[in-house]
Parts: sequence; C-alpha cells; structure tokens
Amino acid sequence: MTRIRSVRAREVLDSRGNPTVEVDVRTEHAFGRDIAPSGASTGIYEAVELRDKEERYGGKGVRKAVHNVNNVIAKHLKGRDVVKQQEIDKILIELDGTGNKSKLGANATVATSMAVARCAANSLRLPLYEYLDAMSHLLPVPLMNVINGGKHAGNELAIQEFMVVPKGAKSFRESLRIGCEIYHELKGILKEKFGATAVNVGDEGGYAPPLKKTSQALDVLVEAIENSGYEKEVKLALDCASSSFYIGKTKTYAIDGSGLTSEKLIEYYEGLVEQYPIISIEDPLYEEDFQGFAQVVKRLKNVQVVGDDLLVTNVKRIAMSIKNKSATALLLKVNQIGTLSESIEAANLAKRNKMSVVVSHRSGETESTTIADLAVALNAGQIKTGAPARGERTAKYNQLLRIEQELGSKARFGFS
Ligand code: 2PG
Ligand code: MG
Repeated sequence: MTRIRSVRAREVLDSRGNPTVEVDVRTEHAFGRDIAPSGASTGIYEAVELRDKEERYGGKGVRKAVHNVNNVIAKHLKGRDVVKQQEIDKILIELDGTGNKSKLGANATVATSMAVARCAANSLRLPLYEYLDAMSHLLPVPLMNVINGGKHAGNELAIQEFMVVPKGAKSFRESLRIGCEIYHELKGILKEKFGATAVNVGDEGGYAPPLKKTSQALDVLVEAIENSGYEKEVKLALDCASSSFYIGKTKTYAIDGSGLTSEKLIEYYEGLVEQYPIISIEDPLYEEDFQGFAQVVKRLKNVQVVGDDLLVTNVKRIAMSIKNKSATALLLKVNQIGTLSESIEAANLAKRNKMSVVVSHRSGETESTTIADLAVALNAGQIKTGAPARGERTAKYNQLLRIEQELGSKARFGFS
C-alpha cells in the first residue's frame, strides 16, 4: 500500500520568477508534492543547483534537473516503500554519486526527498510535522526579516537582513502579530522619513529603503519597536551574509563606506551589540573563516553566532565548526545539502553539541510549507522565513498558525 507508484517532475516558478523543480510522488492511495527553493547569496560549499545554461529563461531553466527526476530517479524509487525516508535519500545520494549533488542537481534531489516525505505523511494520514517526529510540540520563534539589504535589495546596505525577534511573546500566534504590527509601524516611519519609494520591498518581503549605513536601519527598527510598545518582547537579529561584501584581494569587508579588516569588523559588531538589542548574528565573517568565527563567538558572548554559508547544513563543516567553536547555532536549509535525511542528521549533530538550530527559507521561495513542519519536528525553536508579507513567506507563517491550533494545549512556544 505504501509502495511508490510514480515520481513525476516539472519545471515551475519560484518567487523571483526563476524556474525551479516541482516533484509529485504517488502511491496507490496517497500523493505528495514539493518544490525546491533557491538562494541568491549562496555559499560556495552548498550542494549544486542544476541549471540548463541554455538561452531560455536566461540560462536558468531546470529541464535537465527535471529530466533527471523523470528518467533517472523515478526508475529507482518505483516500488520502494515511501515511509523509508532514509533508505530513499540514500538512493538519491548514491545515484548522484558526487559530494555536492552536482550530477542530478540538488534542486532535483531536494524536491524529490521532500515530496517523498509528504506522500508518506499523507499515506499514514498524519500531518507532516507529526510524521517527522510525533513527540515534537515546540513552535519556533520567528526571526522576521523586515529590512532587506545586500544581494536581496537594490540599496546600499551591506548587511543583508535586519530581523525582529518577538521572543517574549506567549505563543507563536502572538509573536507573529507583534512582528506584523512592527512591520506596519516601520512602513509609516520609512515613508515619512525617506519618501514613498523607501517602502518598496526586497526579495524576502522586507522594506528596501535607500539607506547607506547599518546604524540608520537599526535606528528606524528600534523606533518602530518603541512606537509599537514592544521593547520588552522584541529583540533584533542580523544576517550579515558577509561573504557578499568581503574583498578577497585586500582581506577587507566593504561596509558603511569603509574597508574593515576582520579585527575591525568584529569591533564594529561589538559596538552594534552594545548600542542595539541584538541577540543573534549570522555569517558575521566570510564563509571560510572558521578561526575568525571563533573569535566572534568569544568576543560577543551573549550573542548567538549563526553559521549559514560557513556550515551549509553539511555535517563535515558542522564538525569542523564544533572542533573550532566557530558558531553557536546552525542555519538549516534543506536545499543546501539536498535531502531531508541529511538535513535532519545535520540538525541532530548540531543539537548533540549544544548548538541551536534555526530552520530557514531561501530568498527564492515557493508556496511549499515544508520548512514550517520541519521546524516543529526538529524542536528547533527558531525559524527565519522573511517578512510577514508576500505569499511565499506568509505560507510558512500561516502553516505554523495551523500547527499551533492543531496542537492545542500541547503546543509550546519558545526560543532555544
Ligand atoms: C540567507 C538566505 C535566506 P539566500 O542568506 O540566509 O535568508 O538567503 O537564500 O539568498 O542564500
Ligand atoms: Mg544567511
């Protein structure tokens, strides 16, 4: 009854209007569908997204990845038991045979792997989070990206994401409301100070105002939080995505109009943390600098240091980070590694070593809600999935609202 009958892929669109891979998995009685997301500030150690590099869609077509699902993967998954996720992911890893999914494409494997899990959950008539872990009841605190910079916006802010973290709320529902109220207050402030064009939004739904300095963005954020009356409940988080403003030649970081060495950049972060209620900083230094990250962990004692491009959801890199004490949290993106099982393994390794786990979307997203269920299933305690606006972002927040309601009195909420 739970044997896979068919696996079928097609080319669909992501939130930036780029092609991506959607996969349908069917058993006799059940169906599961999922779609691969796509990053812009991608780490050099991420699993590889297969793109056609032909004329259509400016080279971004994914017909080869779709072909790989329909003609290679499908054959090998037919007849397999859909509830054996690890076994199926192992087949995907072996069929690919490379260290970085570059043969089949991580976009092909991730969409397949997630669609398999969805089909399995449906075949057992379970919600996805419960299928993935029946004991998990923790709703994550949202890290809501309300000001976009870096590669996600057309402004001059070096730092990519300015997030509000309503961790003092009593429930997920309340945290979402608080974040949303601040988002709207911020809109009013930006419009008044910088004109109507300042409230145009970036890739993740946050505003992309024409600001140049980090402190300008943080000042308006603090103002929005204070005006809304949530100083107690809300803290701030940054994703510097600093590989995107690191200049290899001079070993400096281009930020706020100057070129800072890593030592000066760490001092700069120390200053920010002193001045603003920042509790989490992602990718403070470029993606190869395990030693520099360790310095950040030491010097910013009360701040969570998150590894995204540094760790790329890869157990080998997480192990290196554990050895060097380079990060206190893992940013978890399923498409960075290419299968659900490998992502869960990455989360478990991080947790066993007392690292926090932040489940994350990509800047190019889809209507898939899988990461919402995954955040609950992993007991992650943190999710970052953009502003409380744009359908591909709210899809995840809305799914968490459903899960919270469904769990009822069993639901817990909190930062961990
Ligand atoms: C990040 C992500 C998601 P992208 O850097 O954390 O916010 O961006 O998907 O462009 O890599
Ligand atoms: Mg990041």
